[in-house]
Amino acid sequence: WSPDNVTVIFVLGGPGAGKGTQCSKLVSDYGFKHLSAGDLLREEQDRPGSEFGEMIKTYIKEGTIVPMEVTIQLLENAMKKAMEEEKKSTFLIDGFPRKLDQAHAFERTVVPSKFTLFFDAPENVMLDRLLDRGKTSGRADDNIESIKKRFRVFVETSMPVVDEFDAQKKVIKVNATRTPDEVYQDVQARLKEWGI
Ligand code: UP5
Ligand code: MG
Repeated sequence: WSPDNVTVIFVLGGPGAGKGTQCSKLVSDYGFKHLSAGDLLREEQDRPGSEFGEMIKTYIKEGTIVPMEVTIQLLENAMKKAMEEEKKSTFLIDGFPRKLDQAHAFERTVVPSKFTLFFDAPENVMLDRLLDRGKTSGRADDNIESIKKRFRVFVETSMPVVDEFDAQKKVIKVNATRTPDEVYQDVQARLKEWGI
């Protein structure tokens, strides 16, 4: 395990912007390893014997951000596992960092990101998608109360991360309101500009 042979691409965007959907497409075409911080937290929440289960559950329901010590540890473990078992070296880190101090800590203690893919969609579009998904997802935060809280945390706490990377010229911003395939075509074209 050495940061020298690892590439990290952060995938950010509001709740329901389509981060997971686009990551799945990228995985099939580019062989990246997709790590959704939210999925890792939900897995840890459900892991029998986890000391963090109850805490994670509360944070997710409230749409607030789990302390980074937990999330960074889960991400680091998953990265090491994917490197050893699947020989993966390029990671799509989806839904993380959600706070400036998380971005700084990850880039300092794990590895600096190459760039950030940012999926941009207005709240009304994301709201419709999440309410629709909520009919079947079983996710504890796909309800109107939790969604509103997630939107607020995204604007107040997570957007500053995107803005900081943008100031470093490290953001690829993609309009995420069109169909998944249209969005993906745009993603592919923009990755080409980055030599990927
Ligand atoms: N859909 C997708 N793209 C579409 C398109 N172009 N057109 C029409 N429909 C589209 O998509 C959402 C829904 O929209 C799906 O039904 C999809 O088919 C459809 P998805 O790809 O799942 O969007 P995504 O952006 O991944 O939405 P998600 O709900 O996963 O985003 P969140 O950022 O809210 O959720 P996440 O799982 O990352 O985090 C959940 C919670 O975990 C956070 O609120 C927080 O409490 C906690 N968390 C942390 O504390 N720390 C972390 O680092 C990460 C998470
Ligand atoms: Mg997701």
